[in-house]
Amino acid sequence: MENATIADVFDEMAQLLEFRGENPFRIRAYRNGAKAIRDLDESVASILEDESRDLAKIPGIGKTLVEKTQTLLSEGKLPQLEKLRQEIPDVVIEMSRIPGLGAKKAARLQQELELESLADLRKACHEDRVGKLKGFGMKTQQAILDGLEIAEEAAKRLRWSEADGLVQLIDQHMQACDAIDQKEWAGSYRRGRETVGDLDLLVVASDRSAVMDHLESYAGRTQTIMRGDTKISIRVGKAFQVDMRVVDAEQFGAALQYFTGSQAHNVHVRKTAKEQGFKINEYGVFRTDDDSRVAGATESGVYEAIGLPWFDPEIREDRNEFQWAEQEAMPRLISEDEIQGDLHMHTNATDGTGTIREMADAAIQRGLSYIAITDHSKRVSMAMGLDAERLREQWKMIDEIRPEYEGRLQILKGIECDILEPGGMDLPDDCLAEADWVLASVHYGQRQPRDQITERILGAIENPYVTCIAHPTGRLINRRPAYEVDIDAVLKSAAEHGTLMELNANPARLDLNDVHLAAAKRLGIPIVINTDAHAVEGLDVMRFGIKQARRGGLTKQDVANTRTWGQFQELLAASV
Ligand code: DGT
Ligand code: CA
Ligand code: CA
Ligand code: ZN
Repeated sequence: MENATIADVFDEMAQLLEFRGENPFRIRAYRNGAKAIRDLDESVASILEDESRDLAKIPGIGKTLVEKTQTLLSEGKLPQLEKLRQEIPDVVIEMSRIPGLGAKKAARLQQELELESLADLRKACHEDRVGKLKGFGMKTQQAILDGLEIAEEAAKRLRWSEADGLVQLIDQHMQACDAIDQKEWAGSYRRGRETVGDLDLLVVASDRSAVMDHLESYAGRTQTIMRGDTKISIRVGKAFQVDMRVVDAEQFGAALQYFTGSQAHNVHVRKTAKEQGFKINEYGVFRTDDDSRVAGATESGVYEAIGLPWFDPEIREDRNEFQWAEQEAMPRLISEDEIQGDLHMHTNATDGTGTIREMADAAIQRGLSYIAITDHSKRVSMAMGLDAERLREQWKMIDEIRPEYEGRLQILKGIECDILEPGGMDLPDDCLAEADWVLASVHYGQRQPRDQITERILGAIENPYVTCIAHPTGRLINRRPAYEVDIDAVLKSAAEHGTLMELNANPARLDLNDVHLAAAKRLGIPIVINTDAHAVEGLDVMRFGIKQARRGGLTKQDVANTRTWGQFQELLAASV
């Protein structure tokens, strides 16, 4: 069982216990356990199997949770959770999140109208069955309908790239406001999380109400949710929220630190401050004995005052960052300008729109010195995937084009070869052997059982001609979960066979994820950050991959395509 699955079970336990109004300590224990397990970069199952290890020693996981984990692993489910699920149907939980409907009302509605889904609730409202119920009324019914729409939209966190698009627009709008002295985006956006729940903007301004007025005049604003002296929340589009706080210059660093989070990171920071005799909050750092202020204007000053280094926002998740600080081993995280190659892109030979030359020219414009052309193989019939014959034709063309790019760009003869449903590669070995670069990926049979998918990928890793596994878990953020795969086994085998792993920079993929990247790094597996461009503009998504790589703690050394072409060739020679 995956760590993420175990963590989900504990989170659900916490949620259901909370719903029933159970002991907060018990609820928190489950939440903390879920976070600890989700953040763990090795498999809980293998720690439990290892007699020299003690899972209970891992912070956040106590004896009780170890027992629950054992039950979960041996039985595949948790009896307590099954019982809670029966008592509280999913739909009641979903309904209780609708603005204006609490747990009690939701439970009553569900029972009296025998609702099984939110769609049932909507239907009941449209048929006036809710309004006619005692204690509800037509007004409440309308409020529930409105709330339903908002709840559905709000349930969608924006992908980071979508949030980033919004940030650019709001930044552009705010630039015209003269009252702003300092401005910074905080929250999960600044940390580069895969999805963003809401945006948190901090400003220092010479005129508070002027800057709030200015935000309210943003064309995309649909509603002002609340406006106070120092904080304003607006709605943008149907349900996305933007919070802005206006703070004093002497508090800016403290507010930035506080509102960047994560909450878990901040809990640790507060504890450290306390141990040093300080109190820290969004207004500054203060001595505990006489309340005098020692820092607050700058974020680095805030950390420095309590004996901590500044942390890149991407690693502020209370995973490894405090240990790195203590050991003075803070990684210098990778940056986009260190990328020298891009080893996954499609052309108009399959489902891309650009020609080889167009992709090559665009790569040069973006400062790259090597690329691989990796069109689909024939199994991807929808994209007119290449068979061996067409692939060899494409390679002939690359041979012809190469001299034009001599000294400017290396063009590798590559392929994104499908791993077939029954296992095995979509193209014969003699063909793959002629390639400079072979990506292997799973596009079909994603619903197969875990063992089967794992075996298919292990087979590809063991194939001597496969250089790299592309988008190894297949997830699409906000659309489709990862297929079931034993990622521990995959990474272990990749390390043994010298097969590289891709971090696909497509903002909907970001695959591998941050936790997997950290695991790959620990195993010494070189990561390749690729755009998977299907058009010239597709090459611009590299920066999303860089954000994700930083969240995984990767440095230049961990990422293979930061190497010069010469060094990269050495790596390829060594990995075959
Ligand atoms: P999101 O918006 O769900 O994607 O995630 P964040 O991390 O942006 O969370 P948000 O917007 O609720 O708050 C921004 C940061 O402010 C959060 O990372 C930590 C801090 N913060 C907010 N509320 C609390 C709180 O109640 N306690 C603590 N310790 N920190 C908080
Ligand atoms: Ca936020
Ligand atoms: Ca917020
Ligand atoms: Zn591709």
